[in-house]
Amino acid sequence: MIGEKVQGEELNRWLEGIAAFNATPGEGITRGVYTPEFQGARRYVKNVMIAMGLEVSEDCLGNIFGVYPGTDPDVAPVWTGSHIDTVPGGGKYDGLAGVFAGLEGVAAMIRAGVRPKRPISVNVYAGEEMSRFGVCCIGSRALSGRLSAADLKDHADPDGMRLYDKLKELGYNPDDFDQEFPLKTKVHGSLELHIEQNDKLEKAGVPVGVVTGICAPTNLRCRVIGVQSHAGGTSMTDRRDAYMAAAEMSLALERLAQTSASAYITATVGEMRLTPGAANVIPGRAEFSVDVRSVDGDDKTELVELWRDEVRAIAGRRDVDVDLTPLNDDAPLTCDPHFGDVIRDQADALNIPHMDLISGPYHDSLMLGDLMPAAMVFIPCKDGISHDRKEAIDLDDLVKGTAVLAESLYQIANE
Ligand code: HGY
Ligand code: MN
Ligand code: MN
Repeated sequence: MIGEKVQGEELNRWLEGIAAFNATPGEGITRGVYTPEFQGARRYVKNVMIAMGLEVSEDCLGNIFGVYPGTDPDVAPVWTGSHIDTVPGGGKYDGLAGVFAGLEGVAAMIRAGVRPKRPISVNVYAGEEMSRFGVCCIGSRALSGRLSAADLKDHADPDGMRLYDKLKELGYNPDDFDQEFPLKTKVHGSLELHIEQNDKLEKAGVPVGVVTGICAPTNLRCRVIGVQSHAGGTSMTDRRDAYMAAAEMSLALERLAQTSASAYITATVGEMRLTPGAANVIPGRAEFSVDVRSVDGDDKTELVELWRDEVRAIAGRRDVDVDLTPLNDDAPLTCDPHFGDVIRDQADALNIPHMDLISGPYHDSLMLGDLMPAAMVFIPCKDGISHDRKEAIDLDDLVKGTAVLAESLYQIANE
């Protein structure tokens, strides 16, 4: 069995090796897309792929493809992999577990001396996290056709640097965008392993999750313009306080999500930027991020519409101006049922317990689902913690998840 050839020590070595590419040692992992740490981590993964004898290529946005050729070069490949960029002060396993599980799954096939009919491509998708350019899933979004060449010039970082210019500065070729995207070739399907980023598997004591649906994000940027004035000299009745208006809008967002009838919906304000940001000045400007997720697209649309109405009412009451900029409004994904059955069957064959669940977080698979059948394998993370330095896994769970992934990939690559 291929699964028995999976080596935990190799997985751990790779995970520890790539963790060195980090802008905040001792403060969690910070590896933003297109930063020096990201560039170093890309080189690390490509060296692992080359050492394994995979055929390595990349596209103009920096998506990396490490291909294990099949016995039939003329049939569509099977894809696996994930991302290597992180949130600021994040963990070692979000995305990385999936990249190295894919590579270790192929390594196990090589050790077992087996080669499936279809090529298997282990991919690293560029920029899965919400980047400083205000767009997430850059690489997989481009592959799926949800990102255009014009978007590269519309999206800029807080310093005003356009994504296009950053790509050029780093030696990528964004002018080749329309030749390469959306993906022009057929792919038989995608399987991605990822940490659960919640605690359902851990609470159930189950090492493998079969993902049936992936929530999708709607992201907006909200800018509130009030009047900057003196904290002591301005009476409480004369204020047009941009922050307090933003705070009331944020609480309205939270209340709408808490009281929604949706099966699963979340709303988060993760960034808040005040101007001028001084203790004795009433902020004249507040800019904040809005992140709404649901596994039901209609529930998400309804919540955002209700919230827009409340934002307008709050702005009117507080006599401030408000500007809402949509960044992305992605549709949730129902994972491929057949691939889900393959994963369950392979877990059973390996005597590994498994359970079905949905994914609150989005993943590159959400984008790839536009192009091909896509499914995911989850493994537990300690206390459900992710996007934090305390993110941790049990290596034995990763070995089990990788074994299930490897056997499932092999099964699907022989279809
Ligand atoms: O935010 C997310 O859902 C993912 O972890 N990037
Ligand atoms: Mn992730
Ligand atoms: Mn993440």
